[in-house]
Amino acid sequence: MNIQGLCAVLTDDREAALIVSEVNRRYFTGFPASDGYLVVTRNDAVFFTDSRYIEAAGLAVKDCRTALLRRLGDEVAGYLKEQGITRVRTERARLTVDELAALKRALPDCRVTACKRLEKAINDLREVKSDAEVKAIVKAQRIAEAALDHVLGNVIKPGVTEREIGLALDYYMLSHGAEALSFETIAVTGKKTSMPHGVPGSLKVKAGDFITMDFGAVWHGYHSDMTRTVAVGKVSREQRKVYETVLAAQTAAREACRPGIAGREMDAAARKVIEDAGYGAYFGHGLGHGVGVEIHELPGAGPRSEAKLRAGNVVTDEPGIYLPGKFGVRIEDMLLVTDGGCRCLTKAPRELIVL
Ligand SMILES: [Mn+2]
Repeated sequence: MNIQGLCAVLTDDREAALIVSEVNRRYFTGFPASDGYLVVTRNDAVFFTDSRYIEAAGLAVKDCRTALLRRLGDEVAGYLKEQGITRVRTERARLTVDELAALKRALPDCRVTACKRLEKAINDLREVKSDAEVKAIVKAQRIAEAALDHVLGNVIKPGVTEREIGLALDYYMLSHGAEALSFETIAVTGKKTSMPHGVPGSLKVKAGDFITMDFGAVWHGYHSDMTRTVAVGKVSREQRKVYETVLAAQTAAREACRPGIAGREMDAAARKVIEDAGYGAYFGHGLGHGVGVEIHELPGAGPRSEAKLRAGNVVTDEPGIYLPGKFGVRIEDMLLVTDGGCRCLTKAPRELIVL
């Protein structure tokens, strides 16, 4: 179905789209392979892959034919010639200069161009999720939430290190259905919670500390992303105020999130709450980003995200306040933009948990 969306870029029967990058091949074929080429013409689509993958691809790939690849210059060039193709449009953003040169060398009978229109068409398709894609993201998210429940109930207590918390999240996700981690898990405590992307180390949790965990699972190629900040023992008045401000900012962005508003307007809704509370200088990053076959994809939801949101977009809503040398708070959910507004894909509670 998505492969057909690429045909709109092809102006006549002598043109082909060539998908080379691992992530876009996976998106269009549903099949993970470190190597291969998807060739789409107006009448046909073939996924060329080598002997390591050909049997599995033949069983798994539904939307196009599969063919054995030995050398790009043989099978793919031969196919293009047979189809009367003279022009090949390929990706731009994920192709190195070397790779483009190699494509041109291997396909000397075609005019090969790194095509802006193709790149945009791919992004347009990827940004709007089908029901099946949303289901995969939700499944990944449920695995991550179960991991959070596990560490809240069994792992986080005074004396445990950041690294132990991070590893417990990772082990739980990977042993409960995740095919991979969405990214390297962030688990930081104490003063390190003021570092938005701090690396888990040997620092130990103590009473009165915040613990920020930012993590996600991959399921059937689709990522999830969530952040929760919890406390142990007790919290100060300032900690509570910062937490409540971040929570209110996150809610404001969620309420603003609907089709037709620009990502930057969603960011602005959250940012205003944080600025009004006097913490504007301590929210340095953008509010959110798209999530799908990549952990960070379009559409963006930061101060410079001009693109308007559309129904089917999945974007994160993750404001934070980071007070250097003291502590930080971030809360992150994933929102699905719907016809009338948005639906939060994250089920975990957002209210401050003090363990
Ligand atoms: Mn995120």
